[in-house]
Amino acid sequence: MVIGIGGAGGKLAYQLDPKCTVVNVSETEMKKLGTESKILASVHSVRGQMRGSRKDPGIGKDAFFSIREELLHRVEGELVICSTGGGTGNGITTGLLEALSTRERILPADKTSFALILPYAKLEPAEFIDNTINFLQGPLSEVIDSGNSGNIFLFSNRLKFTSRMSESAYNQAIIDSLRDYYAVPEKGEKLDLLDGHIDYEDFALFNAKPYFNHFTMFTFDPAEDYEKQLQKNLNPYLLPPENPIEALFLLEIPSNGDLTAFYDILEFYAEQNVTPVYGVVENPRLKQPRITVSMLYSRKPMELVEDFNQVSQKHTQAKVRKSLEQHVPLPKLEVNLKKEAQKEAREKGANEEDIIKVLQRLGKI
Ligand SMILES: Nc1nc2c(ncn2[C@@H]2O[C@H](COP(=O)(O)OP(=O)(O)OP(=O)(O)O)[C@@H](O)[C@H]2O)c(=O)[nH]1
Ligand SMILES: [Mg+2]
Repeated sequence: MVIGIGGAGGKLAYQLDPKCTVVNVSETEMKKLGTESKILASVHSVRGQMRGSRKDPGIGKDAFFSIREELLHRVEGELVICSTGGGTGNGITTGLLEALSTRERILPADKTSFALILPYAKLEPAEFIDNTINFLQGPLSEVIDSGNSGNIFLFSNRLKFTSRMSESAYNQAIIDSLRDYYAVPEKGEKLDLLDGHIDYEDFALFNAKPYFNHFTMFTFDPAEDYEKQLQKNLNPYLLPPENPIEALFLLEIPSNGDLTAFYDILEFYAEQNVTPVYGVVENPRLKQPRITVSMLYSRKPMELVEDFNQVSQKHTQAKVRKSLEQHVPLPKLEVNLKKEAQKEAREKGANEEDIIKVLQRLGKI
């Protein structure tokens, strides 16, 4: 089940699944959606209840406490969608992430995934940008740190503005791409399996990892270099990925097609020390092979802000400078550093343990 928080979150969740739950401080905004399951969060000021959080995440966060237990229960094992620009989606989700961050270890089956809609820095109001930066640096970093979130999908409104798409067409494109991704285990189970295996459990386990998820689907030419094709076909609605920590792919092959190209894909990831979860299936409806691939990666809050803020503006630059000064590395990245150090040591024939000890002494890991 999907939970949509705030204006954008509600609309997208409803488009993805009409049986979703929507959460808002504004009854008027929720009434526009046909969903039956609605959670109204209360705001202290009567005007807030009528007009939403007016881009103030403080109001949204306050309202979170009126629905805390219900929401925490509802999001277990589910996908939450919200924008990070406004006050309601950002504020309520901030409260939620902070609550998740302080919990005891959450079991994989109960982890919540988050699809976040980031504003386009060049053309959206400064408040949306500031709210987003605070969100990425604060509650989002903390929850990743705690290991208590599932995958995080970083959608961006960039293409909506640069391609001048209507909001509904853009939302549809986001939803279609999410559907392609979530169809992976169903295809893995329903289509004839040729190699590997991805079932619902494997997929759920992958989605329960506290990393950013970049997924994409494209027609794959086995005669061409996989990496080139991947770079050309990254998901334009998501922020581009970093080097993957984990990967998953489903290769669909037309009837009697050559399936051996998956060895090239495995090798590509093996070079990056990643062993993907994968499946190769036969899809008689296809004329050419098609791949759905997902890569999990980790980002420092600072880099995230930069990714999202590819367009520099004065106020954002000032914020970025401030964030640099306050930058705290995430433990998840430290784990990578350890892996990197071990790899380096192995390649150079040095003693892994010694290098790790030195790094520990230096406070790097
Ligand atoms: N892609 C997409 N972005 C949207 C949509 N509606 C709003 N946004 C974006 O979401 C951000 C604003 O957040 P909203 O979700 O409208 O705000 P909210 O969470 O309801 O909070 P308040 O309205 O301030 O109470 C901006 O970056 C908008 O461009 C939508 O339907 N689709
Ligand atoms: Mg709103």
